[in-house]
Amino acid sequence: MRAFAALSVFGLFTGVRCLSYEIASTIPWTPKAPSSVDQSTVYNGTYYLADRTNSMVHVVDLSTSQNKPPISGFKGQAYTKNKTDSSISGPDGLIVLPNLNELYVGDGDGSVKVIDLLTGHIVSNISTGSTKRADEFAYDPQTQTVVVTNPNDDPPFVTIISAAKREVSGRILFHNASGLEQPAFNAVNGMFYVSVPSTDTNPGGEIAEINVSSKSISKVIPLSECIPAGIAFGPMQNLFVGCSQDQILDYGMARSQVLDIATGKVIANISGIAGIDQVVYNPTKMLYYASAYQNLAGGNKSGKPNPQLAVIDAANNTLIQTWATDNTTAHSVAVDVQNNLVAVPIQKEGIVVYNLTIASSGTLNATTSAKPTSTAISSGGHSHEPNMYIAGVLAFLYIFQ
Ligand SMILES: *[C@@H]1O[C@H](CO)[C@@H](O)[C@H](O)[C@H]1NC(C)=O
Ligand SMILES: *[C@@H]1O[C@H](CO)[C@@H](O)[C@H](O)[C@H]1NC(C)=O
Ligand SMILES: *[C@@H]1O[C@H](CO)[C@@H](O)[C@H](O)[C@H]1NC(C)=O
Ligand SMILES: *[C@@H]1O[C@H](CO)[C@@H](O)[C@H](O)[C@H]1NC(C)=O
Ligand SMILES: *[C@@H]1O[C@H](CO)[C@@H](O)[C@H](O)[C@H]1NC(C)=O
Ligand SMILES: *[C@@H]1O[C@H](CO)[C@@H](O)[C@H](O)[C@H]1NC(C)=O
Ligand SMILES: *[C@@H]1O[C@H](CO)[C@@H](O)[C@H](O)[C@H]1NC(C)=O
Ligand SMILES: *[C@@H]1O[C@H](CO)[C@@H](O)[C@H](O)[C@H]1NC(C)=O
Ligand SMILES: *[C@@H]1O[C@H](CO)[C@@H](O)[C@H](O)[C@H]1NC(C)=O
Ligand SMILES: *[C@@H]1O[C@H](CO)[C@@H](O)[C@H](O)[C@H]1NC(C)=O
Ligand SMILES: CC(=O)N[C@H]1CO[C@H](CO)[C@@H](O)[C@@H]1O
Repeated sequence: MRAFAALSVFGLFTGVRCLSYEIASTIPWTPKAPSSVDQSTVYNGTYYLADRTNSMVHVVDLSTSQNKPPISGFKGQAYTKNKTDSSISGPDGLIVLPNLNELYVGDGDGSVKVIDLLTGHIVSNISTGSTKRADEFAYDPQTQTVVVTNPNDDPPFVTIISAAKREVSGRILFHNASGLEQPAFNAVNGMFYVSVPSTDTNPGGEIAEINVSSKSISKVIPLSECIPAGIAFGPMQNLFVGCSQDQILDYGMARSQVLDIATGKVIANISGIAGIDQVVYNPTKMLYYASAYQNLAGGNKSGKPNPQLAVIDAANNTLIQTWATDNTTAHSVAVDVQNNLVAVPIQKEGIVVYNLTIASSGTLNATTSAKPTSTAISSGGHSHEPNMYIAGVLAFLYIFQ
């Protein structure tokens, strides 16, 4: 275990923060509007989106809203019995390794493509040994360890890759799991966690802690009635757990959760938000973004489709804003933590970039974040009404060695 120190600073902020997302730009689809995309991410102001329909990773400069040359060389959208089969399509999940300037992308043939971001070229093709997709990633920069899920194998497994050697170093099998969703790296304790939608023992899902040294599952945190998909670490060891549409279909409710991974306890329920796939965290503003693209009105399986992007304040685990998206491509969400832009692919529109505007009589900077004391939640619609609230300051400072 690595040494760490965590320091919380509470203070008073004398301003009124007005949080509001507006559409800043829409990047039209090229060469054509996709019907199947997967994950996205932003690095150094450049947006990367896995697009199966066009067999490419889109590369967009968010400062100019201009497409840069896409990365090609992926399997593309595959079909079984004339229906899109995402288990053998790619590109799928992706992650940037900032200290290596590399992008790892899962493909539909079980391979992981390594892209040198300075040239935009695929420099390695690592086989996970599966003929089905290599999917979602997490990364530990200190040990240069990548983990990637192979969710469609029987049993599903996680592949461990040494990023220094670009070689597979092992795998961890998940017996009796229905699949695997997002893995995440916990920088506080140096462990990886995997979102497991459902197992025989925990039908509502679990978060599995894995030990990449012993190549085993070291701890299981059962979830109640969630069937999770995307997860993301926020402040301290808080983990946002996005529950899927199966929660609504199987349990007749919609609520996602925030866990304290140190204790395994649920510290907050985010009511009304399910049908989530990708989740991301913005440490600059202490906000989670959840792509609730398969949300259904009223958490009712007969409810109308209510696809939303949900913004949750990580300072007090409160839903602060939602806006309407779609139930096709909007399961992907990425945040530019330097410029506070959020990008969501909308099939009928393009890659829609939302801008966080803050009207404030005080000052906010990168180490501060408002703690709301009142809120107005806009439910759906394209209104993007501002949520006004008096702000306090909650700053978390982590020192890693
Ligand atoms: C986002 O909003 C800020 C503040 O209103 C503005 O300065 C900035 O130019 C906007 N960015 C984009 C990409 O529209
Ligand atoms: C597959 O789908 C296409 C387009 O929807 C249709 O034209 C074709 O007949 C279908 N083929 C089969 C075997 O169902
Ligand atoms: C990203 O930014 C860092 C810091 O400025 C720089 O060292 C790195 O080369 C950049 N990488 C890419 C792919 O732009
Ligand atoms: C990448 O590896 C896969 C095996 O995982 C193989 O099927 C595929 O042909 C390779 N692609 C390239 C471009 O080498
Ligand atoms: C992980 O496994 C290694 C090797 O078996 C062991 O030394 C270490 O204590 C384990 N870590 C945790 C947190 O269980
Ligand atoms: C979350 O909701 C569950 C019921 O679904 C309840 O048992 C639990 O106490 C709630 N936890 C918190 C922290 O509100
Ligand atoms: C769910 O929706 C259906 C159809 O609108 C309605 O009949 C039913 O009462 C709803 N169930 C609940 C628990 O609200
Ligand atoms: C997606 O939303 C559209 C528009 O509301 C609806 O017609 C369609 O049935 C939905 N598809 C799924 C798979 O829920
Ligand atoms: C941001 O806040 C920190 C902590 O209060 C302070 O040290 C720093 O100078 C501030 N930076 C700016 C640009 O205001
Ligand atoms: C979080 O902030 C909201 C909005 O200001 C407020 O209504 C709520 O009481 C706060 N909740 C907690 C647990 O601090
Ligand atoms: C209930 C059930 O299916 N249990 C299985 C879990 O996985 C182990 C290992 O593959 C099987 O032996 C069990 O039968």
